[in-house]
Amino acid sequence: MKAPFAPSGAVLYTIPFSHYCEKARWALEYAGVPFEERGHAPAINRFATARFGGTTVPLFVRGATVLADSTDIVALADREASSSDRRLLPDEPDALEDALALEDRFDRRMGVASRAWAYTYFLPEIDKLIPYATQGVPWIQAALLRPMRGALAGVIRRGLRIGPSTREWARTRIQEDLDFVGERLADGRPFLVGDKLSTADVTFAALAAPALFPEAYGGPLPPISELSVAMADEVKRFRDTSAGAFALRIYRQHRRSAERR
Ligand SMILES: N[C@@H](CCC(=O)N[C@@H](CS)C(=O)NCC(=O)O)C(=O)O
Repeated sequence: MKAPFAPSGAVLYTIPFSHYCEKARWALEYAGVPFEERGHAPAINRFATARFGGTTVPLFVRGATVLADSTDIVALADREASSSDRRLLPDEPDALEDALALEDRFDRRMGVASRAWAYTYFLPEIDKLIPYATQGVPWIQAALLRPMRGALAGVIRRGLRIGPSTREWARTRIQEDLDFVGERLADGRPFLVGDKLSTADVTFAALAAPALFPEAYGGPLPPISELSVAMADEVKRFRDTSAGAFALRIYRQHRRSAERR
């Protein structure tokens, strides 16, 4: 894709609380690739991404380089990592294939399910989400969004096809991926692939975040204390699984520390 109105440096367009954006942001920060984050409010993001021929965020733009998918942004971060220990793609071909297959699985399953599950709780109480959905976005977008929050909830509900059976479906999907990761970790391995952090770990931890609420999340997320009792109970159950505990450990040990946010 060509960038018609490219900004001067590298820019990561985001919806700051989005977990796919968190995956890309984490990879770029971990690799030490310089970029400026430009956050947009949900729905309004399309005005920014359309300029570059994209739709969803994260969208990375640097000169003629336009990357419209988090997996491509992880690959760029890997190519440009400041040192080899900051690379997220394994060198060894079998390990690379394994890590990419896991990344793809979590992109298609956990990322979609955790977002849908969280929205089933947040959409009926959209007021609770607005302070977080508007953090890190231009003030004018925040000002526009507040009075339109009911319409925004409708747009998200229709866009993600959230209906009466969504929570049950999403919970099952999340649990399946937690079980899948738990089985893989059952032999005591410290990472999903090989002996160092890879895109499989980062993608799993970031895309499970809407179900786990890790403290070191790189974007705005409400603390568990602000969730409804029913939602918080479910989060605690997800956190108590071996895969949930693993994602929280990956966050604690490999994401920037909470004080730097
Ligand atoms: N496969 C994409 C998924 C990105 C995605 O679903 N982004 C959502 C935010 S979580 C988005 O942009 N939603 C707003 C929209 O579709 O306009 C990736 O990995 O980058």
